[in-house]
Amino acid sequence: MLQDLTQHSLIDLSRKDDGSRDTAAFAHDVATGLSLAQKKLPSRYFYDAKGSRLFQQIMELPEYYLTRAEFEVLNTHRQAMASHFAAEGFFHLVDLGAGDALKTKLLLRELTQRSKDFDYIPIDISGDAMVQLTGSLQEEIPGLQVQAVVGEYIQALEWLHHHKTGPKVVLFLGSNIGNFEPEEGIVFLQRIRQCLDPGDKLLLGVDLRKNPDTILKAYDDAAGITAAFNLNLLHRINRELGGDFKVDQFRHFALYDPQAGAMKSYLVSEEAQEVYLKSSGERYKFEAWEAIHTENSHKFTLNQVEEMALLCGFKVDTVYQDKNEYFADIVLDAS
Ligand code: AVJ
Repeated sequence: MLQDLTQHSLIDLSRKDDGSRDTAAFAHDVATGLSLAQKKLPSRYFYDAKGSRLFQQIMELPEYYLTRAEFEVLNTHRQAMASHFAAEGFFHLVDLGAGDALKTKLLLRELTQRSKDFDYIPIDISGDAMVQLTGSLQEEIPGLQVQAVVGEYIQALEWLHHHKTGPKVVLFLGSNIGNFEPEEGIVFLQRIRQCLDPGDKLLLGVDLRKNPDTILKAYDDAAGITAAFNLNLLHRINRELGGDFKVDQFRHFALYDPQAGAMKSYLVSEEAQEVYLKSSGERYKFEAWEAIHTENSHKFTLNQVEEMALLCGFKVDTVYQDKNEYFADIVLDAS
């Protein structure tokens, strides 16, 4: 048991020194977003404990092809990937937005079976997810060195830059890159690149362009789980910021723009109403059918990814895909 303690540790960058959660940024972002002529809320606030559970359910939906497609990519190509990553000596395997790490575990098992010398650094904004993950890894892959980090991506990258030297392989899976606007995505990949040395690698998971019907259904499922996931953001605001959103007067609405490759999600107010926020002391007016934009999930072409990589100091090494070519996991070399 003592030995396990040294193999698994968790640091929480999302808590302040006194142990309290930093809700100031959340309060600020919500107040700003609701004051805009075109209201918006950042999608990164979906993932409280309830939101993380709902996202787990989304990943099991028949319509949400992304997780199954990427699982197939990693499962089919895990041997090639493992040889690729562990060519020489010790390295840090950094997993940005690890969540339940269901897909990463395929790689972790492959690397462990080959007795590769590495430690695993899962990073996620959900503290609950990281506690659960370290627990499950302890059981499923005993002996694996795990250093979990709870925090926002940028926060975590800065921590990484200062605390971990040596060769790195960074995983950014699940098409999480798709939540950024294209320009923001480039800035973000450049930040990752700043934490790396030439020869380090980034495995980038991207959802590819495909039949718009298939994409739209993945974000507007028949069981209404994605709707509940989107609406949970309003429940979270009520709970954490003292809001009085009447959540049942809002509905989930999703649309896909096939030219931009942009899946867009909204919460639409079904009635004219006012919402009060204790955290800002302000009231926010909604007209009937006014919408709050809550998320974009971009879909990519392989050419787009290659171009993006070059702008950020990477070059495409290998493209791995599933049989349907729905999804790609791309090995990028830091140049
Ligand atoms: C976790 C950002 C990859 O955009 O597909 C799922 C989140 N939103 N259903 C995505 C999400 C609605 C998901 N990512």
